[in-house]
This record gives sequence, structure tokens and C-alpha cells, in this order.
Amino acid sequence: MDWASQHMPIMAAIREEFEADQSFAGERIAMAMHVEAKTAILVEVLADGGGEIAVTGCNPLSTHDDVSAALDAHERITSYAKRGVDDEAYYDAIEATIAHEPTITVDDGMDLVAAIHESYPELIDGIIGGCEETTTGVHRLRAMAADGALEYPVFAVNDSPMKRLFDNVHGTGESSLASIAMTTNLSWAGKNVVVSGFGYCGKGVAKKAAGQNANVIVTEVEPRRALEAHMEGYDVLPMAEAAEIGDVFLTTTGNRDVIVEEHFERMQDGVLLANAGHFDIEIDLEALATLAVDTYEARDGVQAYELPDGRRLNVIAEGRLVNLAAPIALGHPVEVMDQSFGVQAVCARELVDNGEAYDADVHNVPDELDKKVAEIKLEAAGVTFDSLTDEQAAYMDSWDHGT
Ligand code: RBV
Repeated sequence: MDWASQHMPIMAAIREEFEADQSFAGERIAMAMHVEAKTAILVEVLADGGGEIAVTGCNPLSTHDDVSAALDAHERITSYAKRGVDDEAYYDAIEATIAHEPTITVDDGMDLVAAIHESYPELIDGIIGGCEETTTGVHRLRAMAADGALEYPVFAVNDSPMKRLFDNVHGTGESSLASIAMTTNLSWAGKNVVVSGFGYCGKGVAKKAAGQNANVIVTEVEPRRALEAHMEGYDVLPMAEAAEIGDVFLTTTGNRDVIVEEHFERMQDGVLLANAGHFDIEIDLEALATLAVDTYEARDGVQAYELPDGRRLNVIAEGRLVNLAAPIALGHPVEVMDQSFGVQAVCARELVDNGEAYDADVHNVPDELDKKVAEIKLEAAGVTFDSLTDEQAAYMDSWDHGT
């Protein structure tokens, strides 16, 4: 945690401000996040700003137990996070945070919002609002809002430029590839790497894999994204064809059933299968288990499925998000989480300061707040940049200057 905080200048600046203002005095904040060192800095900053925090994990495999224990030792933090829990213990821990009767929720994947709406609707009146970290969570929230089922405001932290253009692209790209390389001790160079989904995460994975001398193949269902991938110089193929030539498969779609039985049947011996999407639904492991005549742990974090004809398909980290769930996974690099959590922190404070201004819906992060986080980062990095003159600002706001 100390190492992380040394590399999180945005969180350091925000901590100073929150400590001085005691911005969260009287607030109870429930959090379901990947409980590891960088997340711990966010949790501490909210607690040092006066909040009472109850935190748990948002994935059964991503918690670092030592970090959870360190957080729990803080007088204003209770941590229920534990690595390797089953479904029941996972949801018990979510409920334990809700028992603190939060006034603010901070989610990564929307499990807290869902549990509160389903099982504890009586708490909703006391909740100012929430913040959501990831694409999948925002997607679920938007579906919930479209159904008229979302009953308090939630900031789509994921969608802010300071988050998505860095965390999803560079963070997912670097940490997924690093986790797979460390787990397998295999090289990227010369491999056919199949990246499913060319959203922000897929773009990052594809770019970094190409940077490691892999031959990148993209699968997509959205015509403009498929075209973008093509224009970036990647091969674009249907999964049924990519399955035959891929050496490594990495899913980043957020959707289910991306790699299924018909694809397993075409794959080569020894392929690696991994998922970088939030939930473990992209690779149909049930079908793979049914096809397999044997399965065994090939090495720590790698489960081999042996098919009747002897081919072995290797699944990394149980198909859970590989950059956090592999045994040696550390999550995204510190610098990008400094940005993401900087946006989380300023959004949480915006809820305290102006919560009534937001209705029960999914809200974009106010641009001014996002820019402020960028300015703190640039200042810490010693990067200076220009600003508009008054004449330029007036020109940008005008419509009457033609040719
Ligand atoms: N993520 N957190 C980490 N704490 O190390 N790494 C990645 C960490 C977040 C990231 O912001 C992404 O949106 C989300 O995990 C997916 O669950």
C-alpha cells in the first residue's frame, strides 16, 4: 500500500483536501471493489476524509488477504473481503457491507446496487447516490435505469475520459498481458493472439499484444468496430475461423458465450484461453468441461482440459478476469488506478456536496471534475500545457464566423 501510494499523486492531493475538509464526516460508504493495494488507497482516502467505510470484494479471486487485513485495522474501515470465497460467502460479505446502512455506494460491477434494490429497498431513501467503476457495471445500470428500476443516482465513473481512455485501454492491455505472461512463462512474440471485442479494453489488449510482436486477430460483432480494427491493421475474423489459428484467446467483450463448444472443437493443441471482461461468462467452461475427458492443473493458475483426441486447451484463472484473478495478478498498473480512483473520489464528494441535484439515473461524471483530476496529474508529472486566450474562447463559442 505504501508503494502504491508513493505512485499515486492524484490520490495524495485528494487525501490532503479531504483530510482538511473532513468531506465525508457522517457518511457511511459501502464499497465492493477489487481489494488490493491500490484500491486500499482509495478506501483509506475516503476514511481519512471522515467516512465510515465497509468494504468487500467484487470478484471471488481478486482480494489480497493481507491488504484486506490492513484495511480492517483502520479505525473507520471494516473489511469483509477474502480471497477464494464461494458464491454464498461472496454475497454474505456484500450483505455485511449493506448492514452498515450506507449513504453512498461504490461499486465495481454493480453487485451492491443490485443487492440493495433487490433485498434492502428500505435503505434507498437514506442513500445519496453511488459510483460505478467498470463498463459491465455501467451497462447493467443503464439497463436497470431503462427499466425504471434504478432508484438512486449513480455516476458512470467508467465512462469518464480520465478513466476509460487510460484504465480500460492501457490498464487492461498491460495488466492482462503481464498476468498471462507471468502465469504461463510463455512469450507473446510470434503468437497468433485472438482478441474478442474491440471496445476500449480490446483496443488496449490488441495494441499491447502487437507491441510484444504478436500477430493480432480481432473478432467483433459491431460493424464500425470491426472496420476500426481492420484499419488498425489487425486481421478481423469470425470466431469460428479465428479458433483454428489462434494460440492465445483473450475475451474483452462483456458479453456471454463468446467462445463456445464449436470453437473449442476447432482449436489447436496447447492454446491458452483467458478472459479480461468483468464476469466469467465469456468462455463457456461448462461446455469445455463436458467435452473434456480429463482436466488437471497444468501449473499454478492454469487448468488444462484434455479432449478425446488428446488436444489440451489451457484455461487461465478459471476464466475470471485474468489481470486480477490469476494467482500472481496485481491488477492494473498503479498510475492508471490513481486516475480511476481519483475520479471515484471526486464523484463521491460530489454526491456529498450536491447529491440532491442528481435524479435516480446513471449520470456522466461532471466534466469539470474529470478535468480537475487531469490537472492534478499533469502538475505532478511536471507537464505544463496551454490555455485558451479570451479571443479563442469567444471564437469557440461563436457561430457567426464563416469563410
Ligand atoms: N481494476 N482494478 C484494479 N485495483 O488493481 N485493476 C483493474 C486494481 C478495475 C478496473 O478499473 C476495471 O474497470 C475493473 O477493475 C473491472 O472489474
